[in-house]
Amino acid sequence: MARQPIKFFQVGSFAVGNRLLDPYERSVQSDERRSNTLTSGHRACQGCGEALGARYVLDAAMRATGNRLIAANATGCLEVFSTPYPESSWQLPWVHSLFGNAPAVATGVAAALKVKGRTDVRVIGQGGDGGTVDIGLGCLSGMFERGDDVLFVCYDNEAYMNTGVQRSGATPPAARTATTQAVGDEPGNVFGQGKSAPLIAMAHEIPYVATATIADLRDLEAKVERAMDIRGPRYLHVLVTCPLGWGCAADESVKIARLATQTGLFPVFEAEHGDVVDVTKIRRLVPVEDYLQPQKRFAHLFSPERRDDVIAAVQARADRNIERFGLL
Ligand SMILES: Cc1ncc(C[n+]2csc(CCOP(=O)(O)OP(=O)(O)O)c2C)c(N)n1
Ligand code: SF4
Ligand SMILES: [Mg+2]
Repeated sequence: MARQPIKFFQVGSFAVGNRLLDPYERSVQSDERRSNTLTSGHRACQGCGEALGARYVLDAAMRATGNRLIAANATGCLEVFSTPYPESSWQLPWVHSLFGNAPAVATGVAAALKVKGRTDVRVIGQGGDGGTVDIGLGCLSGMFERGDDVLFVCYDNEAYMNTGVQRSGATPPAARTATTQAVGDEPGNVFGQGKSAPLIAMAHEIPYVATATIADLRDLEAKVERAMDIRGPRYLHVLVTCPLGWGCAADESVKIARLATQTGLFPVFEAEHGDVVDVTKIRRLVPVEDYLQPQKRFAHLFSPERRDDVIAAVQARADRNIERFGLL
């Protein structure tokens, strides 16, 4: 189902009056027949954005495919917390790949289905930002340029969380991780060019690329539904909070993800064949400071002395996104 305009019935909040919508317009999660693809009992930390995001993505994909779905999952938190041998939280055919080859494994599954003439069964590959943006990028690029019929989903929590919060190519500038300590004149991660996997995916001119966050779950579901309507390589990049790695409160996970979008630091958009076709406008612009302050990974920007110069540099990155993607 394409994304439809939804009215916000409560001024000042993002709550959507689900009961006031026609049943076919309601969210997958409000459907009592949802598949609970990532079911309860797994071992994710409290408030884990990756668990929340994956549940919404997979349930939406299951509904879109009539439950004919196979997932290939890279090594990382999502795999580790969901499958401590001999248990599993997955209620769909699910295969664990290596850290870096989930796109290639997904490709192989899609190729086998094609040989068998099973065009009804669809394939999702998924992994964290380390598995996608760094070690798996070569496999992902190959999947894109060959035109394989796979939706690949990156759950971006901006570091290698499963192994103890090491920096990845998606870690934001100034963030403290285990390998970018808050020491010296330029504490935390460097201000480089960064690595935008969505823009890299768009450079392959694949049919569909989208970004989303756990702050707007209906938007996330709609983008999965849209992606499953399309054949060929598709890429979905979901910003997911990690209370443990980011040093934020578990019950603020969704709020922090929303601040990432409302500052402009994480642009939410859709692209087709290399061109941006839709952006989610910022409803209430907030300064980056409001996003940085509640997270311990940025604590060194506020204490023992305020680093206005670094905060201004982060603000400049947000402003660049706002201008580049037309977020206002
Ligand atoms: C080749 C290889 N190198 C390193 C590892 C160790 N390792 C497993 S998961 C992981 C980090 C995963 O980070 P990410 O993909 O961002 O997922 P997250 O845990 O953050 O969700 C690492 C370094 C491995 N399994 N294989
Ligand atoms: S470390 Fe982060 S990504 Fe991993 S389970 Fe905990 S909250 Fe989720
Ligand atoms: Mg990660």
